[in-house]
This record gives sequence, structure tokens and C-alpha cells, in this order.
Amino acid sequence: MSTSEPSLDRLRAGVLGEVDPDIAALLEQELARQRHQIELIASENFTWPSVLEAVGSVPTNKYAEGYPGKRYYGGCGVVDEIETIAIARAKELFGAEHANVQPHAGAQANMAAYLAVLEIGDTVMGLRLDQGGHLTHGHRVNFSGKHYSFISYGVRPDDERIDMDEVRRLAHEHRPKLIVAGASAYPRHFDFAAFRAIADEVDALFMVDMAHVAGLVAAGVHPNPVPYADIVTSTTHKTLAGPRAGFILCREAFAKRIDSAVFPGMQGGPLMHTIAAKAVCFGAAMTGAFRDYQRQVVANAAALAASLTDNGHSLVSGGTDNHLVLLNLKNSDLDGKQAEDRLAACAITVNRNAVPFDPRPPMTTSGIRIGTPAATMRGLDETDFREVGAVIAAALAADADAPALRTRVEAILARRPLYAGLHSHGKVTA
Ligand code: DSN
Repeated sequence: MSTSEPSLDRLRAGVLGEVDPDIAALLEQELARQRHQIELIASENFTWPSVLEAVGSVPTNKYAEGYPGKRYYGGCGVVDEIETIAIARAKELFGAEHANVQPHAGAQANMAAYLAVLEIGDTVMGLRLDQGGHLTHGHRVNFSGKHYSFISYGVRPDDERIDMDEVRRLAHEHRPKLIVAGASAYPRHFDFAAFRAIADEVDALFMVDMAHVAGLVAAGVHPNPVPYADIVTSTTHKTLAGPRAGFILCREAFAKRIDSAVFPGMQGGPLMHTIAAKAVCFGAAMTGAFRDYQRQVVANAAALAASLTDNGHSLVSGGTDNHLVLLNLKNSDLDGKQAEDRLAACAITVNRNAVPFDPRPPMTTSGIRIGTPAATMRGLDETDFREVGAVIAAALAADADAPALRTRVEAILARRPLYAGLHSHGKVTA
């Protein structure tokens, strides 16, 4: 950089491409990568250009520790209005009594929820990671498993659905202070009412991590956990299609404890530009267009499941109720890693994932997790997803012809362009 070192004036006024062409070029490469593959990672999405704009906006400059009207810094009048709107929209969207929109991400939302209602060493129940759960639901390598005494429940071996008899038995045996429901890789609805009833039987609190299905919940195409749970945590960037961030909903009785746990308990200054983007995301999620999009996400997952099954593949639990399917490769010569690589060669992006009672280790696994939110955002419909299922099946066959399959994928991508007119760093051009 020494020969073309920018002046202070250029740093102050220059656009990214002038000031840092290396990073600008990489951002363009990432936009091209996103455009030229079918994105099927179930936790990913393509957010709205309006959200990209808000994430790149000037509240990134503002310190605002505290909450609207109760900050530790001056100059917070505007960001107070932004956060107040985000809170009001989150409450209205999900029918919640209280919302905290400051968690930086889903793991921080869960950490704050635990900090609010648990003491170190308390007993908690959560879904096993290798049967669909999440690291923050008690895995031993995560803070949750290190700080709290987690008891894991799982799915039934026969139908691979959550075993509510086991949940009840473990709850009565271990008397947890908190029961956590929610998943990263579970294709079926949770029975929130049954969890609530079990929690009440043992005087436990009930928390739902709805990160994966928040968009479906907002659109009314998935049961809403809010009426049943004491605390609901979430991210905003998965099915909800917002910025990479988290939030917490709770009953009024837990509001003060949740707010104190987020700040000053575990976070410092809130990311006010991201909170602005969360407000945009919640606003978008209140529209009829968003509800149509989420209905399509679920319809597309059903079409994909049917296509994969028709092409001879077995799915965990036999199908899906939500936005994802889990392809079961236990009886395949290909493990999850090999299948992920085969699909990448055809411009299809997925992630390998453990399936229940997986005989292979976590780095390879016997499954592929396939989600429809991102590809649906770029316009794929059920016909497209039936073709995607057929291409996936052909890519995993012994005689796979990757170049020919890639051509079929490119035909879908050409019909369904992504982010027309958008630059990598979030500005739309005419
Ligand atoms: N890593 C996310 C997922 O892929 O589901 C969960 O945090």
C-alpha cells in the first residue's frame, strides 16, 4: 500500500473500491459466489437490500449502552427511536409481552437467557446436538455444557421424532430448572404444549430457541412458541431473512432479568446499526409478501422431500414439516463429507450433518442438511425444487456426471437471478 497510500481526505471520502480494492474485490467475488450456486444451507438466507443498507449505516459509530431512555451516553435520541421501533415490532410480530433486540447473535441470546434464570451448575434439559440440537443447548465443548448440568433428550429410533415420553421421564428424574426446546437440524414441528405441560409438572421454566423457524412462525406457517414458553430466543438471519443478529422475547415477569442479563450482564455497547436492520427485518416480516414467501419456503421443502424420496433417498423422520430435510446416508457408500463435495461440484451448497444414531464421526457424518429459505428468496418454486431434488439424487449416484448436472443447475440459476443491480457492499444501482 506504500506507493498508493491514501490521504486523510481520501480515507474520509473514498468509496471502498478506491480505499481498499483488495477487500472490495473479495466482496465482489463473494457476491458472484452467492449468485452462481444454489444455496441450500438451511440456516442461511439472502437478506433484503434494505437490510444490507441499514447494516452499513452510521449508527455503527454510536455507543448506546443501556436501553431507550436509560443510556450511559449522550446523543442517543435517534438510536432510542430506532430501538423502540425494533422492540415494538418484535412484540407485535410474535405476540410477545417483552422483547430485547440487543443480542449480537443467537448464541449470545441463549447465553443471556441462561444468565437471567440459572445459577452456575443448575440442571437444564435440551435436545442432543447429534440428533438435531445446538451447541448452546448443552454440548460439553460449549459454555452451556461447561457452566450448567445439561441432561440431553433425543428422538425415537423408529420414527426419528422427539420422544416426549423420554422428555417426561428425564424431567421427573432430574427435576431441571429449565427445559429448552428448539433445534438446528430437526425437520418436524415441536409439540410446545406438551413441553409446557411437562415443565409445569416438575416446576421448570420453559425456553424455546426458535432461531431456525422464526420466519415461519412470524408468517403463521409454524406453531408459535410464545404462548407456551417463558423465554423465546432467536436469530434474525435464518428464515426471518434479516441481519446476522439475535433477539429475545419473554413474559413480562422475566423482562427485567433478561434485560439485565444482556446488558450489563454479558454485552457492552449494542450494535445500533444492526438493531436498525432488525427493525427493517421485523417490518418486512409483517407484510403479506413475507407470508407468501414463507408459505413457498414450506411448499418447496415438501416438493424437495417428495423429489428426493421418489428418486430413492431416505429422509430422517420420512419427510418435513418445515424449511429443511435431512438426507439419510447411513446405508450409502458416500458419507456426508463426500456427498457435500459431490454437490459442490454441481454448484449446490449444503452442509453435512449428523443424523440420529449416526455411525460415522462428526467430521464426516451420515447426513446432508438441505434447506429451502435462501433459494426460495431468489424465486425457486416447487417445480424448480423437484428438479433440484432430481439433480441431488443424480449427483449422489455412482455414475454422476458433474458437468451435465452443473448445466442443469445453471439453467435454474439463470431463470432465478439473485440481487439484480446490487453491488457487493449493499448499494442498489438503477
Ligand atoms: N450454525 C447454525 C446452523 O447452521 O444451524 C446454528 O447456529
